[in-house]
Amino acid sequence: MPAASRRPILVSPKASKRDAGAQISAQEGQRLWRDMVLIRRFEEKAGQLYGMGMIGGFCHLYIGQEAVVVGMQSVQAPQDSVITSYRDHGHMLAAGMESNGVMAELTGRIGGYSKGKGGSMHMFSAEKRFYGGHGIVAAQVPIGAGLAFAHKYKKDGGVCVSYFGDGAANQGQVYETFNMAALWKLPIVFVLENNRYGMGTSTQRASAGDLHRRGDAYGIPGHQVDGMDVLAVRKAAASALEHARSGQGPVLLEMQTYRYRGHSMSDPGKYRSREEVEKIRDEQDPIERLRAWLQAHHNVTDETFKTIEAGIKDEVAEAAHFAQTSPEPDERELYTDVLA
Ligand SMILES: Cc1ncc(C[n+]2csc(CCOP(=O)(O)OP(=O)(O)O)c2C)c(N)n1
Repeated sequence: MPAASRRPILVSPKASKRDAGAQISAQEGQRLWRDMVLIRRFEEKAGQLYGMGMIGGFCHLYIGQEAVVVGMQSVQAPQDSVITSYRDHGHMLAAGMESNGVMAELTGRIGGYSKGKGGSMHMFSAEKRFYGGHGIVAAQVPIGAGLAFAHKYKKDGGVCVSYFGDGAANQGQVYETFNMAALWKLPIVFVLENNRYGMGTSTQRASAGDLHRRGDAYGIPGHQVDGMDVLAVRKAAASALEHARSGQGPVLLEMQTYRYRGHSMSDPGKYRSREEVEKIRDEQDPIERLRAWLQAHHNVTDETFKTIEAGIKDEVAEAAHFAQTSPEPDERELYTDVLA
């Protein structure tokens, strides 16, 4: 399909006004805003620590995509499970994992979720039902179906939310999973985070057809969602979760979103212009859009936003401090929790 005939990648704020009208209370709206700002500030700090040489290996930031995970998580049930790729710090925080433990894992310290031995892509919390953090592109899609199978088998009423990127969407294992998930009516919501680039390759050049229709052949309903609008995400999430939870099988949600930073910290981003990034940040930023909505619909004051920001600043500063002062793991830790 010629690129020009495609639908626009990002839905304009005007076009999504209808979804943004989804009513929520001022309190709930402030919580969503807080959760998005926490992810943004946490990731900015992680980027700084990486620049200072405190974090080794890779570091994939989620900045710009916050509305997707915050909107999804805001309507999930406690028994639901989550699984995602390497771009995972936002998913952990949204799932309720502690900033201190996530940051300390990034710096390789004993206070981290994997005692500093795993880093960014090897952190789990069975308690919060967060199952990683996978470095192999699309691996989390079949594993997510396994989690969904377990929900069904145990009849615990849970749904698995499995996130993957537009690049991952072109892998064969995704479609083997779609087939089984649809056949067995597994309780799973596939969340395709279309952030417009798979490393340095634009989705337009790498993916044929509309991504939200990739489940059509399996009878999996697919919807395109303005992933820069947390209220639109929340609304789509609620109905997708309800569909999956009620035994009707999987749903595919294509979230149209955007990452502001490079693929990882080592990406100079030469495949796109600075103007493109600035335009989307100026016109579509999920944090600013929700701020404007809360001001317009609930008269939330600047003072309130400032107070929320101050609390987050303290939390992130504390996490950074903890991540730098928590000791490195003892050498004996090399032999604990090793499964292979
Ligand atoms: C099986 C496999 N192939 C290739 C890679 C290298 N790789 C890491 S991330 C990535 C791009 C994935 O892009 P996308 O799924 O759109 O996710 P995003 O980074 O945009 O969140 C590639 C090719 C890998 N980690 N695993």
